[in-house]
Amino acid sequence: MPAPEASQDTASLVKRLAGPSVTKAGLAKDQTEINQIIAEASKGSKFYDNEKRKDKDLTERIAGILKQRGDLLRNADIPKIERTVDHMIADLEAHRDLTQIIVHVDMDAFYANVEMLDNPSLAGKPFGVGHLHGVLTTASYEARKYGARSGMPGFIAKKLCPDLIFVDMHFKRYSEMSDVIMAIFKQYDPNMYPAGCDEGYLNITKYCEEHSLSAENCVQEMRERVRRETNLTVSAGIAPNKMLAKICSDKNKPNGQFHLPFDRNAIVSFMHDLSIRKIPGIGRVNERLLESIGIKTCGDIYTYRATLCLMDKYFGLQFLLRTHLGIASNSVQPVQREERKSIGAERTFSPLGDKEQILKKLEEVALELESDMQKSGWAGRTLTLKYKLDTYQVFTRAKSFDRWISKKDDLFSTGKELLMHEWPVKLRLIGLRMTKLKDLRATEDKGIKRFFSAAGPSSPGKRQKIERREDLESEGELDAADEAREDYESMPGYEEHEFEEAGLEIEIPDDLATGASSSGQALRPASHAKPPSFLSHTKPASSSSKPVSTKPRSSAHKPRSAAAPKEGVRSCICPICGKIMDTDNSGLNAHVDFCLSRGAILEAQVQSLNPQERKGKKR
Ligand code: TTP
Ligand code: MG
Repeated sequence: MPAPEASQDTASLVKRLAGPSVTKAGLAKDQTEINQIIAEASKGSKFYDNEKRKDKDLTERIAGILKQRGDLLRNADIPKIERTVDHMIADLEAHRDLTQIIVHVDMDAFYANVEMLDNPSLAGKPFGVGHLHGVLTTASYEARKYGARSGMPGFIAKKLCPDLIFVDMHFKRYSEMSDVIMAIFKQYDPNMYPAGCDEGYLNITKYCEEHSLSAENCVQEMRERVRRETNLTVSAGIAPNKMLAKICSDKNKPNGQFHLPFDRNAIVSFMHDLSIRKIPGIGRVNERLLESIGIKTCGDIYTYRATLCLMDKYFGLQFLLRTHLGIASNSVQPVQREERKSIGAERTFSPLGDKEQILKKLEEVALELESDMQKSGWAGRTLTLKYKLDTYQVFTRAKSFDRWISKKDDLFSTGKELLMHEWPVKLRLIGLRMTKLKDLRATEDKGIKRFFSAAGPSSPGKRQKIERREDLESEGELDAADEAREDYESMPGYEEHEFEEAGLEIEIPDDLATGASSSGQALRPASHAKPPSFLSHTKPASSSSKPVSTKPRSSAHKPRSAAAPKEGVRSCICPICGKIMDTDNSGLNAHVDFCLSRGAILEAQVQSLNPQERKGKKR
C-alpha cells in the first residue's frame, strides 16, 4: 500500500500556512491542531496555491543545500574546522560587553488595548482588530488562546474562534497613544530608539545610576507610569544587549518583565534551548533551512559549527555564532532623519482587473505619497511600482530620474507608465515607493554642497533612466511582513521580523544592528555580523534573459519588461547580497542600488486590513 501523503512537503506547507506570527505571546504551546485548521481553511484559494508553489521551491532549494553539504563534508577535516570556529568564538567572547543595561519595551496587544480603552465592553472578550474579509492587525489575548493573531485573515480567525469580535482600526488613536508612551520612555533614556509604534529600546544605565535604582525597579516604575498615564500595559525585557532584551520582553507578556542575569554563563544557557525561531530575523523560511541541517535551537548552532563554517556563505556563521553566544549590539540611539532610505504608500483591495479602477487606486497612492513626501520634506530620484497579482505574486518595476521628483503628477504618470508595460493584469495591491532620497530640510544642501550633489534640481533636458528589471516576490497576505516605520512621529506601525519572507536573504532587523543605524526607521542591513543569506545563493545563475531577477519563478504572468534580451549579459555576483545573476553592468549597478535600498522593498510589503483598501503606512 502506498504511504499516505504525510510528506515533509505537506508538513512544511502546513507550517508555512500558519503564517509568520506563530511565536506571538499568548498563543497555545501546541499549534498543531490550529495549523491544520488554518491549512484546511486556506485550501482552494489562490493564496494557498501560491504558498504551495513557494513551499515546493524552498524544498528544492533545501535539497540543493543538502547536496552541497554532503559534498563539502566529505573531504573536510572537521576537527580542524571546529578548532578554527572555537577560536572565533573565543574572540567574540573576549569582546562581550555586559556593562550596559538595555531594555526592550513592547506594549501589549497594542491596537487591541487602545480599542479597549475606547470601548471597555470589549474587556475579557476575544476580539481582533481588522475585518472578517481582511487581515487582523492584532488580536486580544483572549482571542490568541484560540490561535487568532496578527497577520491572519479574518475568516480563518473566525473559524478558529467563532465568537471572535471584529473591531475597526483607528490609526489616529494608536498614533496619539504611541506619542504618550514614547514621551514616558524618553524620560528614562532621551536617546531611546523607537522601533515601532509600540516598542522601543532604551539604555537605562545612566538613569539607574543617577537615581540609585536597580534595573528591575527602574523598569517596574516605568511600566507603572505607562499604566497610570495611559491605562495600557507594557512588557519589558532587561538584558545586556538589544537582541536579548527583545527576546526577553516577550517572556512574561502580557504586562510583565523579564530580567536576564548579566552573566556570561547565564546568557549562554538561556540561549542554549531557545528555538532559533525566537531570534529576531529568523522567520519561517530560515527556520526551515536551519532545521534542514539539524539546527532547531541556538545550542545546536555550536553542534553544527563545522557545517555552518563550511557553508558560511549560505548561513552566515558570524551571525549565528553571536546568536548562539547571546552577543549582539548594545548601542541605542535615536533615529537619524538623514538615514532614511525610502518613502512609500500602497493600497490593498479585492482583486481588480478594470483599468480605470486600478488607475484610480494608483492615483490615490500617488496623492498620498506626494502628501507624505511634502509633509516630511523629501524628494527622490527612483520610483518603484509594486503590484501584487490576484495570484499573490508580487512584482516591482522601477524608474530612475535625474531630477528630484515628489509631485503627484510625476508619481502617477510614472507609476502608470510602468504599470502599462505589464498590462493586462489583475491586481490586489498597488504601491509606489520613492528611493534615492534627498532631504529637503537638510541645511547643507542650501550651501556649497549642493553644487557637488550627484543629481541637482530638476534638469529636464537630461534623459531619464528606466529600470524594469526587478521581480521581487514577497509573501502573501498572511504574512506579518510589513513595512517598517518611516516617519515614526506621525504614523503607527510595527517592527517586522520576518525579513526573509520577502523572498530575499535574511536581514537583521535594523534595531539590532551594531552601531550607527544606516537607514532611519526603515530596515537596515546589519553591520555587526554578516547576516545569513540562505536564499540568495541557492539558485544557480539563471539563464533567463532578465537582467536582474531576484526570483525567477514560473508564473502565468510574464512581466514584459523582463523579456527583452540584453547585450553584455554575464554572470555577476552582487557585492552587497552576494546574489548570483545574469546581467550586464548597468543591470548589476541597478541591482546594487536596489539591494542597498532593499529595506524599501521589504517595507513595501503590506497586508490587507480590510477588503476595500488600506493605507500601507504602518511604521
Ligand atoms: P506587536 O507589538 O507585534 O503586537 P501587539 O502589540 O498587538 O501584541 P503583543 O502583546 O504580542 O506585543 O505589534 C504592535 C501593533 O502593530 C499591533 O497591535 C498591530 C500592529 N501590527 C499590524 O498591524 N500587523 C502585524 O502583522 C503586526 C505583527 C502588528
Ligand atoms: Mg506589542
